[in-house]
Amino acid sequence: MYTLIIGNKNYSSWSLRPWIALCVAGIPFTEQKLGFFTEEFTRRVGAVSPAGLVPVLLDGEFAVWDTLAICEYLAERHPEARLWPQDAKARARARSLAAQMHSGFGAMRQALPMNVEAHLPGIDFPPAAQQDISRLQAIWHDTRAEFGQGGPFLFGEFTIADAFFAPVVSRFTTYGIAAAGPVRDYMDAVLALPAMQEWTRDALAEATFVVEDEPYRKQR
Ligand SMILES: N[C@@H](CCC(=O)N[C@@H](CS)C(=O)NCC(=O)O)C(=O)O
Repeated sequence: MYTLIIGNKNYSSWSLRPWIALCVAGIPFTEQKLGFFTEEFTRRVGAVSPAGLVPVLLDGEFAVWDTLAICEYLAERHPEARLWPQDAKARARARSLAAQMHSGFGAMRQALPMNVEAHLPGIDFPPAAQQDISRLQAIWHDTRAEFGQGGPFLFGEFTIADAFFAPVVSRFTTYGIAAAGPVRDYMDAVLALPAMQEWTRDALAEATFVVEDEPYRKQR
């Protein structure tokens, strides 16, 4: 049985990625949620991962850390879950996109932090973040057009690439980023996933974690 150590669901975009992959694939796991900025977080995460960050997957006592490594481990261990596309070129493209998301879009990540419970439309983002937003939307549009036959996700069926973009869909929803056509349809497909809805419900129930003078909270 796996244990996935995660952070606050309202904020932890990295935690959402393997969590949603596990849920959509129907792989049983236990969730262990640790509040950020707590002594317990530092102690328990530090005990299993030299990175000191969430998420961490425990397979028994064996720890795998960093989202991409966790998702690759799950895909290897559960080939029947088809967490990567079956076709070699589609799989390579899905890996390129997950890797690009993993290492890139820094301006977007900084300007639009995940904050599930907030509703913050109308912010004037810096040009670099705006560029990232457009690039992400173009990726979704073009990947759906090239590989999306056979289902509502980037490669038809849900894959790790969708897991990597799920927090971006959440961010674009929080910040009211305009979306139309295939991009809107893709976002709606991700938001309609029962697992995404469960994550959102759990995040909203975390009101106790929210720091009272957090600027986003004031703007609501
Ligand atoms: N590259 C890492 C990033 C993980 C990461 O930044 N996690 C954040 C939460 S979303 C964290 O643990 N922050 C706690 C801290 O910085 O102390 C991954 O892919 O897992």
